[in-house]
Amino acid sequence: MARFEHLAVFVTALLGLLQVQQVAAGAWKDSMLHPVIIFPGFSYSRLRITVNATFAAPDIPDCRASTPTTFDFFYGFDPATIPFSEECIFRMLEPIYTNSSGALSNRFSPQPGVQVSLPYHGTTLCLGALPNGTTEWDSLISQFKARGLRDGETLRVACYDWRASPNVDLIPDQPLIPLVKSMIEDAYEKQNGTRVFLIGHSNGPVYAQHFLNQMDTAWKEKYVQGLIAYAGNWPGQGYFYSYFLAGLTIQPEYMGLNPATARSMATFPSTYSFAANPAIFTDENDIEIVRTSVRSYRVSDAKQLLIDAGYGTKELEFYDLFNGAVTPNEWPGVNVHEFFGTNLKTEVGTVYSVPASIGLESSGSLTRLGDMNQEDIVNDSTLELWQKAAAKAENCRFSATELDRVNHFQYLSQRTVIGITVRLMTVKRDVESVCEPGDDFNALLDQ
Ligand SMILES: *[C@@H]1O[C@H](CO)[C@@H](O)[C@H](O)[C@H]1NC(C)=O
Ligand SMILES: *[C@@H]1O[C@H](CO)[C@@H](O)[C@H](O)[C@H]1NC(C)=O
Ligand SMILES: *[C@@H]1O[C@H](CO)[C@@H](O)[C@H](O)[C@H]1NC(C)=O
Ligand SMILES: *[C@@H]1O[C@H](CO)[C@@H](O)[C@H](O)[C@H]1NC(C)=O
Ligand SMILES: CC(=O)N[C@H]1CO[C@H](CO)[C@@H](O)[C@@H]1O
Repeated sequence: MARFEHLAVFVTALLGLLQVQQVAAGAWKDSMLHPVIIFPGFSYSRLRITVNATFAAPDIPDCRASTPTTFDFFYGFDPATIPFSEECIFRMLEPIYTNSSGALSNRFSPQPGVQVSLPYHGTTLCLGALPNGTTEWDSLISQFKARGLRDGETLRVACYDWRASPNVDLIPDQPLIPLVKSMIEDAYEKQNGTRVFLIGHSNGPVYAQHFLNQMDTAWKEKYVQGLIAYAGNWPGQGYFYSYFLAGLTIQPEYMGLNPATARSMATFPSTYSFAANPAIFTDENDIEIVRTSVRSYRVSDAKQLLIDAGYGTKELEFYDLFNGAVTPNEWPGVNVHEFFGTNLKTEVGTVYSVPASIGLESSGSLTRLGDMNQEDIVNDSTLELWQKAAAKAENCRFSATELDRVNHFQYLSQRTVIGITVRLMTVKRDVESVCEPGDDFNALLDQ
């Protein structure tokens, strides 16, 4: 704990020094950045949906396309530009699960008449933009570009299917691991053999870490410099359980609830992956996540909550397959830095005036302190998980920066965050190996 207090104080002192400079063309080599692969947060990647007359949801008004229709869906989408309701779009996105013993990814197929893909993959265009054209990555991206990184070459975005858990692919043509691997190798070559940073927000770094754990040590030593996580969501969040009852809306105003989408949310592996993991939320952290007119549910009651709401064997099987599927137990073999926000009121659960069921309006919320999206247990256990994993590593380091009262959705435009990120990502020419002690993230920050 003392270590983090130290860091927080240190970071404040650093603020004055970290003038993020615009570097003139020609001079950029002196402060050359490592190439970067960005892993956005949940629902910030564009999903391109093409739907035709073969698809129909008779129970939802106007949820069919008489002619093939194509549109992009993501957090902040403009409802006025899409001729379907959000409930209908979520229905189109429901993957169909076949219970078999085959490879996880082969057990899923799309709705008949629906094709889903990741457009503009590997470039900043694959990020969904708000109706005013902005994305939460804009400030960081403009710093990267000012320092010579090139969109689609040395500055890449690993957009991913946010319905999927990191360990499953729902779009067979665009599998996560091979796409990320070839992007990293390409960015490395384009920067004349400079190792690549993986950076990600919220759920994003969990996909990045899962990727790293699939690669062998020699490959990582050659190609990867480090992993930077902004509010990495390894432990899962209490609030994700509310999506099974009260659904989710990703319209621009607020990431809130939409009861009409609850059943669809329960078909997405990611809903299970990023719901609080009972193996981590134990003892006094076994928090209340749902309170109904008849009982209260804690994280350890998650399966009973699904049963009481009316879900069946498929959802219980998904819970076993996907909840807690990716944790930092396996050290990825590169330096890791985590930023986390604290001390803001954060929703961890919901209250209902009726017994649990699917598609409920919530009548209140349960809160703790956190970054407004992830509760304190997420930041504390993320640090604990990584410190334990790092203790087993020979050279690589884990370090972290606390951001007092910084909201989950504003990390990426914070001057402190941008300054430290650019500092960490600046090429140090005298460092040979990825995890030499001299390359320790804390040492870098202390300079
Ligand atoms: C509708 O989409 C399905 C699946 O994407 C495809 O197999 C079928 O040929 C399409 N039908 C028409 C009429 O376009
Ligand atoms: C764009 O819209 C978002 C959300 O409404 C808002 O927070 C942001 O300040 C806007 N940015 C600009 C440049 O207008
Ligand atoms: C990479 O090497 C080529 C050929 O030597 C050179 O023209 C180019 O400027 C170098 N690029 C960087 C980013 O160092
Ligand atoms: C899937 O199959 C397994 C093994 O045959 C079984 O235990 C499980 O209950 C089945 N799940 C569903 C959703 O039918
Ligand atoms: C180590 C650390 O900074 N933990 C913080 C996690 O978040 C809570 C609430 O936001 C803080 O009270 C903890 O200090």
